[in-house]
Amino acid sequence: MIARRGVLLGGFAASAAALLPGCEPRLSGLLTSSDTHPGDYPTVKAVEYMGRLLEERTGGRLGIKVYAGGQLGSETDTLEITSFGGLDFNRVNLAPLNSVEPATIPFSLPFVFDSVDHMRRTADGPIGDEVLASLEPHGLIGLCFYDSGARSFYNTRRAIASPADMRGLKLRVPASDLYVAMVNALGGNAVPIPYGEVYQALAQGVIDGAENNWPSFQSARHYEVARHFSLTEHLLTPEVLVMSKVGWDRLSPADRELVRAAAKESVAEMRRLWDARVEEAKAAVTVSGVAVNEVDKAAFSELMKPVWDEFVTTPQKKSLVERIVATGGG
Ligand code: GTR
Repeated sequence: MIARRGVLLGGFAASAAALLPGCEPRLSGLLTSSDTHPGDYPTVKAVEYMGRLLEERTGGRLGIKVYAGGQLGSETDTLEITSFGGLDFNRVNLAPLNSVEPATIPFSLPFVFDSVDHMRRTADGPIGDEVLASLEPHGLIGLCFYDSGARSFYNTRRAIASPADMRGLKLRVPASDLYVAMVNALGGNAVPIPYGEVYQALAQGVIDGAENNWPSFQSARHYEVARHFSLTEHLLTPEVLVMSKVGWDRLSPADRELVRAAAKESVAEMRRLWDARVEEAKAAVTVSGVAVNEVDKAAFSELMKPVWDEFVTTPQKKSLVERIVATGGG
């Protein structure tokens, strides 16, 4: 049994480390990780799998305890805690990083990937490595990308078949200006609220709908209230697993290699669990009577051009987008 380290909610660990560079003891024991999803979700299982690899490979000196179900707060909040060293790992969507690091924008552009294969190829290769490395100046070490399937719109009111059907709908988005611009350009009214508050907002009619993948739609029980799921599949953005740089700096070079390798190996396990989970979620939601409809994807994609122009502004972002698009079509 590995000793459990407490979760330090605040920046005190970081300040102590800053005052005493090199004086912090090596990181050991049960390292902490956060996830907004419940304990049986593929992202949580994948990080636990990574923890088991670390336990085996260090004779129990290192392991990971995942705080699931958003119990430590929203992704925006836990990312800040992670960057200060109050949490060792965090598995998040790229959306809350969009305002932190511009290099996360290209992966988050609507319709930038033409298939899950395209996303996997890009995330697993040099472009993915470049995006992971871009997080370091923000106190985060990018370790690997996980799948997130395709995000589609769902709502309590009507089927969305073309952008005209979105007019006037209040649609929840994660905390990202890019998502806000996307929904507004499609004719909806974007409402950024944390993931953990979406179910209640839907149930109380504060919002009409949201957008997400099949497993989230099911596991967060949004489908119980939002009975129209429209297959816009506008985003195939991967999710990311990060480590706190404060914690990373306290690992020996050999342990850093172990952490990187275990994270990379957890990707295949995540995808195995993910593919099965997508099918299960789709089946459960459909059996419950949710109306699922196809959409005119080209009409949605067409309206995204100004959004790309607004957000792809620097040479670095332009270059990333060009390279992502060039790896597509296969
Ligand atoms: C899910 C994603 C979460 C969270 C959520 C959201 O698909 O796995 O990390 O970002 O979407 O919409 O906030």
